[in-house]
Amino acid sequence: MITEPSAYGGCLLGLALGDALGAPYEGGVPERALWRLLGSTSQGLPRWTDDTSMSLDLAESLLACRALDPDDLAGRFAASYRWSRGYGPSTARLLKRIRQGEDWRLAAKAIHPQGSWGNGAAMRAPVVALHCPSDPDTLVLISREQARVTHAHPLGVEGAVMIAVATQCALQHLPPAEVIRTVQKNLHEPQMLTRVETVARWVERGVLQEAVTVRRELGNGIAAQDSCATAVYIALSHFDHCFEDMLAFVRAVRGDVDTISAMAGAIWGARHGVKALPVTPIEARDDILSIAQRLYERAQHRGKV
Ligand code: R7I
Ligand code: MG
Ligand code: MG
Repeated sequence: MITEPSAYGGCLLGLALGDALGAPYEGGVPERALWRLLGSTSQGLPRWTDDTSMSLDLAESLLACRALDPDDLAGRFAASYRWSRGYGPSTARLLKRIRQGEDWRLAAKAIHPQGSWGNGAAMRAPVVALHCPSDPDTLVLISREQARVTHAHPLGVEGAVMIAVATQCALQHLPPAEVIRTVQKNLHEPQMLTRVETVARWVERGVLQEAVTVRRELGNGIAAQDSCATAVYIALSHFDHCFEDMLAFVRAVRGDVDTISAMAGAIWGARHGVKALPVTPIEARDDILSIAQRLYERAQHRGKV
């Protein structure tokens, strides 16, 4: 299977569109009120949040280092940190400590001894699939390594593996049932596997579930175990629908709408390519497409696409 350059733009822009268009609906009343103040650029374009910011950091780090360098990645995350991007509370504390010169390994342990189980490492994991679109073993290794910088908890790490594997399968145009089987083979944590088994059953049945059922059975929270399987299900069950319908479904599921939309958007965009995405202008749309193009050229140079 030859991966087209359009799939790269589709994946990274799908992530950013999901994030920017989902952000106004994230969380409860206070979060939405705050985002009404922060959610536009000075040109009036929808702004994206930590999901896209960390994804672009990971992409730039992989391009600059030609491999995963956790120290370089931690430095980029810390340098890009802005409170106005809506980072998760533990990640915000961690990045401020790294910026003050603390080693990321020690700072992360001081905040949560086992590391965070938030979905922050999963939301940027589609970039790992763009780095290694055809090599499943390296994909899993790099997904884990990049996750450990901010989300060392086994659930935070497995969320990243889940989203990276699903994205790689989407780049390869695998059908939904095969995507979910491949995801299952790469997971070990019972909490993740239970939810992915539900997704597998629903995908096999082929009937789109109600949003309220998805929320109840798969979750809609900021923990990796409450959002990654949700995003994978929503992407796979919308392969035959348009992008906008998929985002409307995420809004109906509620909760961590920016991140579930970003992860589902990246998987959907990897499968359908950039031309299938809405032309809605968002913050730095052209820069995002140019980073996707550079990732494609690098993978092509390494003979990976
Ligand atoms: O995972 P993270 O970077 O981002 C999560 C969400 C995304 O939706 C973003 O868009 C943003 O909106 O936030 O955030 P973290 O701060 O790493 O984790 C989120 C929360 O999970 C933490 O603030 C904790 O409340 C909780 N949490 C834990 N609680 C106890 N013990 C994560 N790990 C632990 C833990 O080990
Ligand atoms: Mg966010
Ligand atoms: Mg979020």
